[in-house]
Amino acid sequence: MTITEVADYLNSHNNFDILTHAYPDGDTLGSGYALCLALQQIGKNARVITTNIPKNFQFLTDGVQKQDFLTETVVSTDVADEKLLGSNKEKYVGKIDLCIDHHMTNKVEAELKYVDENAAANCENIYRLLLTMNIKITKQIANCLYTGISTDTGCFRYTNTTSDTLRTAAALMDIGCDTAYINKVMFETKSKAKVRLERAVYDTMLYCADGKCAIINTTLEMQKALNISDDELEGLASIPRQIEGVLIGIVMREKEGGVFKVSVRTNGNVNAAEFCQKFGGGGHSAAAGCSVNGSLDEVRSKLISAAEAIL
Ligand SMILES: [Mn+2]
Repeated sequence: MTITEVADYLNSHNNFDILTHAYPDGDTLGSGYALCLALQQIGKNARVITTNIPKNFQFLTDGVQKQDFLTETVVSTDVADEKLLGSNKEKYVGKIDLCIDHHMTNKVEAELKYVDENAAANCENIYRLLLTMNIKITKQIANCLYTGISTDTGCFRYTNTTSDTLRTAAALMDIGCDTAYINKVMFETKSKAKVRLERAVYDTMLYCADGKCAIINTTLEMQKALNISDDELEGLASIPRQIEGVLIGIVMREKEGGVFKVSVRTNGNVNAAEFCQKFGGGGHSAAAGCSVNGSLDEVRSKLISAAEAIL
């Protein structure tokens, strides 16, 4: 469907539940709250359905009215797969009316889908949508959109960044969004716990495929010993990819129930989404993820074999 059709659909519906993915990041929350603020601006009822919002993203909820209504329309933002809805999965699986996303591996079964994989962040799609709907982009909406765009592009450093990305960010800056604050909070601030964690994680570094693949991991035991919350496990993904000569950087994070959440970041022509699809996951060409069951050694061996097979 076209962006105009998405705009028409939203204009002619009401009482929106806007879904975000579990372990929410800046793009899913920025997309969700920007859309919610826009719908409320034109007199609709809307709310964002989330799992726990990390403390540093709390400012995205500013200015959103709490509204009571019976859900009529369910829209997902930046959700690549219904299984990523976390604790909201049972309630919403199979009930999504409209999916707005930018993951090329999108598997959401929705009646209507708008997936533009050329957008570095789903917030770029939302920005174009709001312009199409003639929404006034307020400072608060601009903050939401800028947060999504800057976080999904690693502050405009990743290869997904396009000239359109930069033009959109520039337009949001012209509106007066708090770029300095957002950049500081998102990219230049680490909790002391995070620094403790990074120190431990560097010790787990393991190379394979002649140094072209690097793997780090966290375990529940490590997390407990260092007193690290789940929020603070985010943002480790870029560490192995930054190492000279590494084409595949892998981060394994142990979760309850014998499962590892795996983040994959790639350099050059190695496709991270294709790598993760082998394990039932997905994502983008340079950044993707999957979940793999097993012990640390088992999961790591499987990932190493898969990496060695393509390098
Ligand atoms: Mn995204």
